[in-house]
Amino acid sequence: MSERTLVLVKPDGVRRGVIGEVISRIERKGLTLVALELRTLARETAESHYEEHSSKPFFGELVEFITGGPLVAMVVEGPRAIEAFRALAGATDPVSATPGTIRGDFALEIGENIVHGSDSTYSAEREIKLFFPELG
Ligand code: RTP
Ligand code: MG
Repeated sequence: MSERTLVLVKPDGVRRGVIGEVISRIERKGLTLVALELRTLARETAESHYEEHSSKPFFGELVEFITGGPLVAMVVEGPRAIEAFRALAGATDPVSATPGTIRGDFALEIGENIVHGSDSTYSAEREIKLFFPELG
């Protein structure tokens, strides 16, 4: 059965010029793009996207970072797409992320880890609604 996940190439990934690299890895894996847009997030959208972290000490920095430049938002579809993309992304801390994963190959700092992928069917549905309300 097919499912959908929200993927972001965060502003650091756009600055580093790895949009194509991330899309290429998604496509090579066999996942399908169903929506894609370059945009700069409003503060309210960023706070809502990361609401689960609102009480964490890094929340302010996280919102500053994610709103600090254009990002690429995508909806990606395929069998177990949520888990499949999280595996392509690698661990949250890029130094622990396995080389061969996106974070393992392109990042060094936890606050600048190139990509986001929804972490559950519940989050995926919530995040897709937030970024692409027209997809229903
Ligand atoms: P994401 O939501 O961005 O896909 O990342 P994730 O699921 O792998 O990690 P999560 O726990 O949801 O954390 C969200 C983002 O917050 C930043 N973070 N900074 N300074 C810190 O200790 C810290 N911990 C997390 C990371 O950029 C992470 O991607
Ligand atoms: Mg997360």
